[in-house]
Amino acid sequence: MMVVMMMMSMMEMMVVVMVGRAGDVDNGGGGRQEAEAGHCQWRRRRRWRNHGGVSGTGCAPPGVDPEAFAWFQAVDADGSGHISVRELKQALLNSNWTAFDDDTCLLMINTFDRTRSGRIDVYGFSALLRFIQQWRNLFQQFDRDRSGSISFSELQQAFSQLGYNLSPQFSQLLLARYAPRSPDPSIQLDRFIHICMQLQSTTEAFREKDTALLGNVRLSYEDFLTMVVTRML
Ligand SMILES: [Ca+2]
Repeated sequence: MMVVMMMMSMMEMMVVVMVGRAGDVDNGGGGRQEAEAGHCQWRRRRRWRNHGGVSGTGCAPPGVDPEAFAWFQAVDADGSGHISVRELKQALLNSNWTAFDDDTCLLMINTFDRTRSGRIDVYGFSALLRFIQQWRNLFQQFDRDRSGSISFSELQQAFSQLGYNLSPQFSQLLLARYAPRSPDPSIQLDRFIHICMQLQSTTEAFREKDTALLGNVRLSYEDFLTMVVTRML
């Protein structure tokens, strides 16, 4: 299973997500939390039924795919009409069943948050779904051995195919920064999306300065800081 929300039907997905969350609870003192998770699962199922599931089209706003709308309602745990970073994090799992990391969720919310409110509406969410799907497809392409994660050699190939000319040392640096410590470190989908988004953003910033396309720029200290700060999503 990659991103849970993408791999199966909406109904199955929500159940698996909730089971996954409950399974994360420490058995030592987790009775209450498990009960809450069970309640949450039931609550979401009820809401799902109320809206007629994926096939229900009555409530989807114009321009929003009914499936994306049904998904939106399932992920919008508090029914506020918006998806928060926390709600997004609770809905996304990597292939190793770890939750998406906070930074990636925040980065994605900020990217699709048109009102700068720290949350996204159904239109932003619909766009975010397509965005994640595209990255997931790429991730699966680059994960050549189907291990569910991107190794050093796979990352090098991924960068090359994405048009980046980066040294092995740079890939090693990213693995050291983003992969869990291991003799053979590799990157899950959440970190892969994070790396690619930041790389894209900082590369654009660099190219704005590198007008002659020399691969080198001269920057003042404050220009450098401005470049970094404005690109930190
Ligand atoms: Ca792999």
